[in-house]
Amino acid sequence: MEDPNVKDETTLTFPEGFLWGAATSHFQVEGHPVEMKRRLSDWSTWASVAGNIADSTTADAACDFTSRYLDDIELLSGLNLGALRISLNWAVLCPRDRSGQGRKRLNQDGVRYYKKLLSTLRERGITTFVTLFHFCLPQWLADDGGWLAPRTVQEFGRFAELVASELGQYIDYWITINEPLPYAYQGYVEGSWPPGQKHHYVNAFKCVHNMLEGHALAYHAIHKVHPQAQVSFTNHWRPFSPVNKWNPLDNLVTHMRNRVFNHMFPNAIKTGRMHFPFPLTLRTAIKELCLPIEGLKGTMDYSGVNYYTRDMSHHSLEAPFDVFGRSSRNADSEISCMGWESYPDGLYEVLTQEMANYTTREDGRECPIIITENGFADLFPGHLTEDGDWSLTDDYRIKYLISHLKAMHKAIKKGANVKGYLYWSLLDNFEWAEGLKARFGLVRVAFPTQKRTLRKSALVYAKIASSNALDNKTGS
Ligand code: IFM
Repeated sequence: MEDPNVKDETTLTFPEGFLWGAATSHFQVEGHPVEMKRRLSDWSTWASVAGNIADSTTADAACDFTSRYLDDIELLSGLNLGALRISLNWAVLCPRDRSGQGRKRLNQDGVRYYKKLLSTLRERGITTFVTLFHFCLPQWLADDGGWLAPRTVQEFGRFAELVASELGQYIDYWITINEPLPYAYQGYVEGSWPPGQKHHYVNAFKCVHNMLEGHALAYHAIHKVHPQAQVSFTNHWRPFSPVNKWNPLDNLVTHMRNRVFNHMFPNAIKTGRMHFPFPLTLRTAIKELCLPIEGLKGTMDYSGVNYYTRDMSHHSLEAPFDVFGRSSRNADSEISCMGWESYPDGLYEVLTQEMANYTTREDGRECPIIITENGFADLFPGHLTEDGDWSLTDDYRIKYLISHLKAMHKAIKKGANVKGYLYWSLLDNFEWAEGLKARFGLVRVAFPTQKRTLRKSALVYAKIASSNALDNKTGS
């Protein structure tokens, strides 16, 4: 995939005004004392159950972001980064409403915290990205069926409405729902996230359906208060390649995965309803999910792209009727501790080919793209106590970052309308079922002391952000 436009350039310059930033989510960094003490969310409950988290850590303290965010904003600014993605703690902002009258306001302690956080970012000239649902449900909604229950859809719409009126003035980019397909897969098929159901594809699809309804309600609720708001969701894009390109069954499962994992959500938003590939359409429970969803069509003001890796897919004789087959690793490439191959060409493919159907908005205008997550995880012990520099010289992360920025630059040259890039993540944090051992941070966090130290990658990224350019030869 050599691009003659890029090959000879020594400096790769990004478009003027390009947004450089970092991404986080509330549960992974906050260690919110009220939530954790009272186990207010499904994730704080789930992570406290023995056996649910690979390294037996919890998110009870995480990065202690609720008390250290001012210092962390300093770090962000010091790295020349002009954007931060956070998410809101729905469980804290919306405790169970016992009034019977319907919720009138968000929890005011929660509002004060987010107002201070977001207004500080604004005062520093930092663009704010705010996610409403980043994998965590209030426990009282999870108890009532979570995203399978229509009530969650209504409550999500109401939550968006209240956030729009109480915090909306500080929000530049809205993300209604983060990575709906991975969420549904982990919660209802793999069972490694709450609610922990296994092999329940129909529930996974119902969950996605209800999230589409919730997204539509939230989109309109936000626009009612802020007509010019930039609202979208984030799609986790993952190219799928057949293990054996000559095997028709490998190609079939690859096609099925791509249609469902990558395209189900954006395609539903484009057309106003869910579409399923054959033979899934033969099931009555699936057919019922294909009806038009009210208000859904065209509810995307920009495209939020989360990109990490690709999957090699193959049909399996152990499960011959499983239309999604199995995935395996590409033995020849670099693999992160998440088991993820570093595959920068995939980012180029996503930006220039896979997304081609979604680059024009309903009103005919071009849809801007923001890379809302991209990053690399190292593996370190959960309770890092040493202050040695062995985890600070993170050459793999640098290589990953540079190769993906080059792929993004090449896609921009090819015409992809990418306006910004947010590295995942600013800080080492709580990586869901993996716990604290998987380290995605530009900034190392020594959890027992909460000491922050910049990694080498942070300095490389800071230089790129300040010059808005990348040296094509040295990659800095
Ligand atoms: O940490 C997660 C994040 O919460 C959602 N996207 C993928 C990241 C890495 O797994």
